[in-house]
Amino acid sequence: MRQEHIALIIVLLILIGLPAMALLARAGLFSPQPAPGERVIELTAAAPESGGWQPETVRMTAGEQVRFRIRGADVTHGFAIGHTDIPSVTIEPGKVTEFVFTPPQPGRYTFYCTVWCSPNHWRMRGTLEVTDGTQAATGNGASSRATPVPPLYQQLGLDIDAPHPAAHFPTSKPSAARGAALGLPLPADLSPVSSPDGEDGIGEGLRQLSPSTAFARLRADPAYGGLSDSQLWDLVALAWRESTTSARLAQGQAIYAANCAACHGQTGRGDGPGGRALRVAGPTGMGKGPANFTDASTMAGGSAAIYQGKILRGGMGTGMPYWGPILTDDQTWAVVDYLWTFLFDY
Ligand code: HEC
Ligand SMILES: [Cu+2]
Repeated sequence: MRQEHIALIIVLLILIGLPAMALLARAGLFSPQPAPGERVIELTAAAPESGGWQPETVRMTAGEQVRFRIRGADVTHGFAIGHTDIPSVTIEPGKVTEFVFTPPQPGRYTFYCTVWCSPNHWRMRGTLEVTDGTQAATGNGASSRATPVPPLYQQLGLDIDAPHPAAHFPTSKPSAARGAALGLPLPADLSPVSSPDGEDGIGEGLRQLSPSTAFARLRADPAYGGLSDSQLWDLVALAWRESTTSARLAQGQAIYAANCAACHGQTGRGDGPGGRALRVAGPTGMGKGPANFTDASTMAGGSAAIYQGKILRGGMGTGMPYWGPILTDDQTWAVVDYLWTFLFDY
């Protein structure tokens, strides 16, 4: 009799327990216990209007193992940490997403949402402070690593908010291939600098020049005297193309698609869905829409240094977010390289 009871209870437990566990697991509520010594950090991911990341600041110690438990409060979000190559994690609505995480080296990082969740999506950012266990986190995670060099626009003293109309600009898309087909050598100052310690031999000098200035420089040079305006523009496109690599363009394209296209549009025309509200002046908009990178009359008047500065620092009272805490120096240059593809045909 007794044994039968026990057997029945076991059978019942299995019959009821297993589906219940499966249901809980599907809902993301059941998962293995944290390993000993593992710390659990609970976060809620909500659109910025509903509070954004809660809490907004997370502290951890370098070397410790942390289990993140992120509850998706409303719509789908993504969790990523700027200046690290830790892959982004998708946070599904109504679920708890768990993952184990080893903090990056001590410093202050920005964690951010990677999914377009609301018109205020880009404001969905929080702070991750990693200490070495002895002192408070100071500085930026990335800048504490490398020698803190001010960005190029600051070194050059550029006003990145000033309008930069182009004195010269092409009327149709210049082509690097047509430029190459002319078979003329580029002048040294428009050729990529291949200094031994320069990153991938990328043309540092061209970063300070606008295409408009480069055009004027070629026009004034008797060596190119016989060329038409559109041929000169093809040479400018060639100089710009030679100052980057296919790998950097691909890297820039991926960054653009993930972070910029929502406002600036897939084709760079400034017509992305996220930019629509910005165009309207008033409480929701700021009166200024996202820049149109295909508008040669302004695009050709700016330099890579100006554009990188705008990306790092963001706009002043405009809807242009700042990306300094999220994208590394290398990533910002890669996306600037990619922006030129809206002006030039590579
Ligand atoms: C929330 C919408 C939004 C997002 C997302 C956004 N931008 Fe912008 N961006 C703007 C607006 C609005 C402007 C125009 C106002 C200004 O220049 O400050 C602008 C201006 C710029 C400019 C200045 C162009 C010029 O002619 O001087 C650059 C460069 C730029 N954005 C690059 C980027 C890049 C690269 C990304 C992605 C990493 C990005 N933007 C993401 C809204 C956005
Ligand atoms: Cu988001």
